[in-house]
Amino acid sequence: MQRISSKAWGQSPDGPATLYTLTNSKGNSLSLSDYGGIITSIKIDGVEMVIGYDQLEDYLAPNPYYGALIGRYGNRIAGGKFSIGEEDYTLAANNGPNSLHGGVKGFDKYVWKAAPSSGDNRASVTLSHVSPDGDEGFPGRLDVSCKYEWTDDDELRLTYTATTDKTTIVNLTNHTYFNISGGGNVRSQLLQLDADQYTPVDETLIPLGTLAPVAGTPFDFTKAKPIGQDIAADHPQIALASGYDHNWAINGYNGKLREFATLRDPASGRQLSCYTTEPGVQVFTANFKPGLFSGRDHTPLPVQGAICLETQHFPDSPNQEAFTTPLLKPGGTYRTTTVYRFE
Ligand code: G6D
Repeated sequence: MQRISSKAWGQSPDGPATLYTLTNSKGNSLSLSDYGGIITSIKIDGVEMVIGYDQLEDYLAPNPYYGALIGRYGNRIAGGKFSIGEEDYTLAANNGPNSLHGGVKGFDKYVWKAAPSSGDNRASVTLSHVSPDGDEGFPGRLDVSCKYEWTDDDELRLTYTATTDKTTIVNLTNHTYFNISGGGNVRSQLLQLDADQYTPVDETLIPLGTLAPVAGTPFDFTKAKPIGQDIAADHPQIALASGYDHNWAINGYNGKLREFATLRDPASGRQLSCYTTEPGVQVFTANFKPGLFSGRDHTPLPVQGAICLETQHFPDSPNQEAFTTPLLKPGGTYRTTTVYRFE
């Protein structure tokens, strides 16, 4: 039987926030807030698996989307501009010339409506939110939800849904920074990605529009290798991002749930297995300059002290002919699932 506890978590600019903790039969826990859908903590055998804070106030100061639910459109849209049919739309440029992760006030800055539920071998909190027509420049009212399930098998299952009243674009993801060692940098952790291709980018991290083979490049994780092995390789794409901050095209995408990544910490033997219904994953190795990355109690974190595995449609897909855009029409339902399982 799972336990769900909740506590008042303070006042956000969008109203009072609540923190929920779901504890499974092994005593392992997931904590998330209705503020921004932020995953603040995942504890396995008492060891913290994610970067985050314990206090709401810390999340109100600028931070790189720790644990947050990202929308309406995860990743970058070039120049903050896109068109649907004859209609042109302009978004705020909040990342150099581009729009990133939903704009200035994205889904990570709202208090969502929360519905907790507890079952035999799992517990869940379903967050829902209504984003009005024109919110951050996106067309159509969006009724959006994300169900966070935490199972007795230490599986976090995120199921996103959205409907609209006007044709629009949606690309929802979660921005958790994992460190399955519980500390230090992630360079010795072994990553395997079921992806033969990735999408190279320009200097503002907008895809060039091509799918490039990973074979023979630092981007080849088809066989498990230490994240740090080629992270400083002399390769123009590595130089652009000071490490990995790229989208990999998951092999065999067909919209069904499939395993796309495993991350293993050789020291503890801990493993994170990742599954998604999405075609891509942004692998971001937290390449922050020293001093710009900190965690609980503002403890400074090392460069590459975490890894994000942000499942998604490809960056800038609305402007890229070669990439499929997740277009949502009235009457249709956007539905994607991503699973992170600790073993
Ligand atoms: C995303 O791809 C981006 C990064 O460039 C950014 O720094 C981060 O979000 C905050 O992963």
